[in-house]
Amino acid sequence: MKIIDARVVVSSPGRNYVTLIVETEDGVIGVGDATLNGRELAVASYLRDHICPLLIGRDSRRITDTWSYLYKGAYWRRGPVTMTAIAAVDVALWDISGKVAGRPVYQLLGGAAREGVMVYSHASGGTLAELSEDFQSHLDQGYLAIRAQAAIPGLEKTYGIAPADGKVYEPASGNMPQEDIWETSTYLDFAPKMMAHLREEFGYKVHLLHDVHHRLSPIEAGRLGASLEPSRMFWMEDATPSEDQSAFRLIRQHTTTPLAVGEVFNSIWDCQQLITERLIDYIRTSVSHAGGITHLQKIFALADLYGVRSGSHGAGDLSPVALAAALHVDLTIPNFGIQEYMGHRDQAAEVFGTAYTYRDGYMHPGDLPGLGVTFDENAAARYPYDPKYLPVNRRLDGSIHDW
Ligand code: GCO
Ligand code: MG
Repeated sequence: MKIIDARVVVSSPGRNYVTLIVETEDGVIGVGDATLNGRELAVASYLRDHICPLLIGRDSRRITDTWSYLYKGAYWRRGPVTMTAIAAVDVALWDISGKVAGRPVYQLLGGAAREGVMVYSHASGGTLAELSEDFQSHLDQGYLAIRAQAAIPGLEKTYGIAPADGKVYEPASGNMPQEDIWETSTYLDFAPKMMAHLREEFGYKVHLLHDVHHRLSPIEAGRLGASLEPSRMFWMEDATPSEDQSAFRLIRQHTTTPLAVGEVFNSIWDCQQLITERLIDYIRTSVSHAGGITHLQKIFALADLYGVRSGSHGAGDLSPVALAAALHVDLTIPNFGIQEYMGHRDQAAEVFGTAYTYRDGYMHPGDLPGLGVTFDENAAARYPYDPKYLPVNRRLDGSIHDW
């Protein structure tokens, strides 16, 4: 099962995706997601210039060896660019192995440990009334868990709010990031009111989640967590900048609101302390940004030892390939918690064919051999790369605020 070709396609069907295609001598094709939002071309180059040539002639079945070759064998390790590139290779090889075996990837990972994967969707609004309307529409679609975000009164823009067409939110096109103003005190007053409003209107049966997008200091996060306690959140996500693992000790001292973090993590080393000291409840590492299926399994296995559950990132900038791979992993691990499901813009369906399904709050990866995802290179060619950047945040005094 020699690899004879590995190529990278950068396309923008609704948003930018970097897709790795690996082909074997027997004509089996595997796909991997290498998308790093706002830094897409760096991963494309890492793959094209440094990794694809190394794959030619390797045995596609030797997944762990290839992973180690690319990670341990390289002097410069870790980091989002490297780990996203390795992830794409790893996922493509799992896809190939599944196709060769004639079985869905989840069967190679130990088989289903549950019937379906509980997902959470995104509800948002420019006002609390709009948020309620959107929340109701997600309840109507059967979601059992919903992330809620609303525009912060007094701020011109709030990240994470769907545009008026009701589609998933995306950064604006252009060669420069948009600049937003961030003001913490208004947010800290508003967020608990937003959640209380939803509980009053919709009760406590639905799981309620909220994303802070790394905007607070540890003590502010402690205060927010405490003030959200009456709303009995499923989780408070990314309360503080995630690289400071010990910050979570301080947050923990002040609140019993469950904590989730990790969508920007790239390896087990990024979350080792958070997990082993039980400073979080959900680890949000993803297949595509944390080294692929092979490495994500290790992270989740470590988390399982410490009672930490999974809650993988699944925003629209993770391609359908990444979502499919996540669902295969989610179905198999003992400590699965929840999976984010934001969905993709309509054009993505012209390029990516998927086998996964959604019903009554749960998803399933489907039973096609491999990941169950096809990639149409001709369709992708109709959607050329469209530079986009996530916004930069400044405080009222003009200084840069954290993401
Ligand atoms: C989420 C995320 C997204 C990210 C985006 C960055 O929880 O879904 O926070 O909104 O900001 O995926 O690339
Ligand atoms: Mg998030």
